[in-house]
Amino acid sequence: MDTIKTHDPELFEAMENEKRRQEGHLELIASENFVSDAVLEAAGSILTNKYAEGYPGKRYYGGCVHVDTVENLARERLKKLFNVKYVNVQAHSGSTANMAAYRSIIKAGDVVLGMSLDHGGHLTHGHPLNFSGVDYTFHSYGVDEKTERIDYDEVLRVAKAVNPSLIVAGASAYSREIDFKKFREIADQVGAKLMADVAHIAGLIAAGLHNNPCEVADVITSTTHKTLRGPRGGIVMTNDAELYKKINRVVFPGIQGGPLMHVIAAKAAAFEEALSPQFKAYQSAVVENAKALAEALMERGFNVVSGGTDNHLVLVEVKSRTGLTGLDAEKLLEKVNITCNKNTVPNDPEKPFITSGIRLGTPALTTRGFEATDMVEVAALIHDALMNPNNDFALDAVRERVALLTKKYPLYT
Ligand code: DSN
Repeated sequence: MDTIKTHDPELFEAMENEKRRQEGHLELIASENFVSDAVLEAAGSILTNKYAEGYPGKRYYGGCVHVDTVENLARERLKKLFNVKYVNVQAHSGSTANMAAYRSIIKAGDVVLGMSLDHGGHLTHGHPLNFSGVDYTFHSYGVDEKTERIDYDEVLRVAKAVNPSLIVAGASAYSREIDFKKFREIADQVGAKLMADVAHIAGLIAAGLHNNPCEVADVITSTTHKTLRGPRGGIVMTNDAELYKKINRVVFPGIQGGPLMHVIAAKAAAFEEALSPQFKAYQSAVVENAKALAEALMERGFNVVSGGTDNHLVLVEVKSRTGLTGLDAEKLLEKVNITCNKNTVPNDPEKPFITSGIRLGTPALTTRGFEATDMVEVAALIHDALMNPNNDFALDAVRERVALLTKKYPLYT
């Protein structure tokens, strides 16, 4: 950073401020994490200079011998990690990965069944303003009103009614294990293909803590920066050789041009880390911490959606306990240096920009070293802030306790 510091103080200041924010705040956004020095080094490396349109051994530019090695390392490690035959590591993001999956498996206008966005689905699972909702005819399944879990009988009923060409299994705000085998059975019963979007739970799957959809799905997509703890980016996986050829053609030249070779190097570094026993221990701690957080919040009278969690994520309905909307809660928590995002809860009466809930996740704090006992304190801090929105004295006290925790587990210092 010395060069930026000397030559571009304005940019340096913004970047330093963000570093201080990451250091001094409790990061509870379920889709965020802190990467290792190796991932950071690769992502900030000279590989950003190289054009490498095409794939290893078949590029449209000269001088690709070393980036071929890099991409092959990423591919081989990823295959091992998910026990899958074919992978594309060039997708720039999760959205691009999903676009590649759709375009390689269905046609524009085809019927797709995905999880309702209000119940935990993702923008690329059919939001009307997203390419997915524009290009395909999406229908949705949700969670059961009582259990707040996916009701697989209901998924089958909807699938029979809408007759989809593709079923999408995966979510960005669902705290229970997804039964990919059941989704396969449903897809088979209605003659649909199955896509698994594992962006949120990829790290858990890699660590063997969640069933692996690569055993059953036709195509599997993910981001690499959430529980997987790599750089921002996407991946597409399959066991079908013919489909793999299509996926590669759709990613390049279909959607993207030159791959981000520095990001692919960072993916390779992250996959290497994810193959280690330490990564398994880390993922176990992520889940243990999420369970401790959910329990401690419920003990303080919060309504945790589905009554707990199986993964890294806790969805909390805050309105009935505090009178605050999700939006108010997000803003109030930010004031005391706790970062999370407002989120709709199943059958939320509030609009998506307001919401009745917040989504919390433990991957980032667990990377810092937080343990289950610390998560009990985090729950107490959330409670104390949300129950005292107008009490500056109480909010100051919360801020001080946040500082004690962030100092206990330094990030960059
Ligand atoms: N924005 C991501 C999340 O927070 O879940 C999904 O793309």
